[in-house]
Order: sequence, then C-alpha cells, then structure tokens
Amino acid sequence: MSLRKTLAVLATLIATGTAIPTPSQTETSSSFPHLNELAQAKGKLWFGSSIDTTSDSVKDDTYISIFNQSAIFGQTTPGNTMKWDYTEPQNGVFDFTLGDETIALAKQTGKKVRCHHLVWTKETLLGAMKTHITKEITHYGSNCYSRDVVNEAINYDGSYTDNITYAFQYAREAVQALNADIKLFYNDYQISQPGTKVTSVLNNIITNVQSAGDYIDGIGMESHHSDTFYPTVKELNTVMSEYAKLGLGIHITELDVACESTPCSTSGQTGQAQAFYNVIHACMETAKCTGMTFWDFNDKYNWIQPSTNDGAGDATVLWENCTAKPALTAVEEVLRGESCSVC
Ligand code: 9MR
Repeated sequence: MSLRKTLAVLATLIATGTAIPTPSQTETSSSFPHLNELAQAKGKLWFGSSIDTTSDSVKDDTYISIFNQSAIFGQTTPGNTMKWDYTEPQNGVFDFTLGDETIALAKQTGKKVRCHHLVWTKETLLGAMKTHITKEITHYGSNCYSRDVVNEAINYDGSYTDNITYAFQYAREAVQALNADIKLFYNDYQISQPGTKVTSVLNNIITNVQSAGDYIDGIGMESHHSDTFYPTVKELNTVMSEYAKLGLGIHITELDVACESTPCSTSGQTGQAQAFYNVIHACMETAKCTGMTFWDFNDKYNWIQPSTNDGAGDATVLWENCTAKPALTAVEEVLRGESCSVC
C-alpha cells in the first residue's frame, strides 16, 4: 500500500472511530489469498475453516480479521461448541448457547455451517441418542448446511458400532419433520487411502445405512495428515471415486498437516505443502467433492500442540504470528489449477 493510500485509510478509520489495525494485521489479512473465491470460481461450494470460539482465537485481532472475510473462508465448522458435552452437559439438560454464538458469527461473516457433530460415543443408548439427535437438529435447523451425524465410529481393525444406522434414521426423521434440506454425513479420519477403515466405511457404514433407507448424503474425510505421512493424489482419487460411486457427496472436513517434529524444518514444510496440495487437488478433480475445510488456520489454535503430541505440531498454513508458510502458497496454487512451486 502506498503511503498516501495508507494515510487515507487511517484518516477514514479515525473519522469513523474504528480501531486502527497494527501494520502486521493489515498486511497479513490483506495479503491472505482469497481461498473461498478461488474454490467457488471452480464450482465448489466453499473453502472454509473451523473455529473454536471457546479458545483465545476470537480475541486475536489479526486472526479474526482473516477468519471474518468471506472471500477467504465461506464456511465454518464449530471446532467444539456443538459437541454433546457442550449441547447436553447433563443427561436431558440442553444448552445451545455456545453453538448459537458460532452460528451468529457465521451469519455475520457470510459463511455456511457444517454442524459438527451429533454422536460419537460408542456406548450411547438408543433412547438418549434419539433425544439428543432430534433436539439438536430441531434447534439449529437450516442454519446447518450439513451435519456430521456420526463421528469416528470405526476402529482401526474395521469393527464398528451397531447404532450407526439408527443415528442416521433418527437424523433423517428430524430433518424431514422440519421440512428442511440438511445434508447428513458420516465423518472419520484415516479414510483417505485404501485400507481396512475405508473398506469398513464402504461395506458396513454406507451399505448398511443405505439399505435401511435414504438416510445418508455424504462422507466427511477429516484429513489429519503429517509432513511425512500423507496420501497421494492417486490414492485419494481411488477412495473418493468409491464413495462417489455409491452416490455420496464428499467434504474434506478437518484438513491439517502436522510436522512430526517442531519447529517444522524446511523439508518438513515442503512435505506439509505437498500434503495440503494433494488433498485439495483430489477434491478439485472430483465433482462429488464439494467443499474443503481447514481444522483451523493458525498453529496457535490447532489441536496438535507439541507439548501434548510428542513434539509434533505446526499443523496449519500460518505460523503462530500469522505469517504464511509454504503450505499456504501450495493451497492457493492448487486452487488456481497451477503446479506446486513449494512442494
Ligand atoms: O480440535 C478439537 C479439540 O479442541 C477437542 O479438544 C477435541 C475433543 O473434543 O476435538 C478436536 O476436534 C476433533 C474433531 O471433533 C473430530 N475429529 C478429530 C478432531 C481432532 O481431535
């Protein structure tokens, strides 16, 4: 920005009584690539990021000035505030306050919401599950574009919980009672490469739910990867085409790529960039994959912190001070249909 333009902006801010952003805030938020606009220009519904309004991220001016721009993020997922422990802290006692806040923030900033999530407790009794699902779907209604109905119900050996079909049936009934169109998803991790878990998703979850009724609309591929272990585009295409063949939509729901050791080395950053690039590349190539969501976009607020993950971390596209990593360049390039200059 030229000095004259900067002064003009400052004069406007002072005249309107608006808080004056620090130079780094202006810089980062104005140079952050318009990921959502880029994704939508290629026919996708959104590029988004989760936000955890219980964390300090919402008080971080630079962070929030990026999050708020709908050109950057056109969708959000509540990182925590719609989980069972928040919405039904005691059996039969519901509290939607924090989830409502996330919905309000999304509305103010022009974002669709993937509501996350209804059920993941394997032991949940059917009666309690039905009440929980019905109440929560009814409360948030069409504020949710889509919903993760069941989260992470498959074990590494492919075994799974029987209640999944019921959860989807109850969810569909609640949606129909509202006469709404809310897409119902199964969401899980490590289902980006062919293997035991993917086979179980295909043969158990999807087949069972589909044969019981028209209860499931899509698969959420969480996409928590690392700088040294991530799927190839070919693997992703294989898996996505299996989901798509069964008529399901696909969302990339929780994309982050942890560096196995921190601070992330130069080669770690290269691997990280490649992992982000691959996942988004496969989604962009797959018509049924309609949206991509970061599991936060700043290392400070991502769930993988070195202190609790054997030194792994730095899993997002921005360092803690909100400066960009090569991964952000890779994401912009793949959305533009360009090859990766930093991978
Ligand atoms: O990022 C979330 C973290 O803040 C919570 O402590 C944790 C437990 O509720 O859940 C994290 O998000 C998880 C998501 O809900 C489901 N997939 C895995 C995510 C990372 O653990």
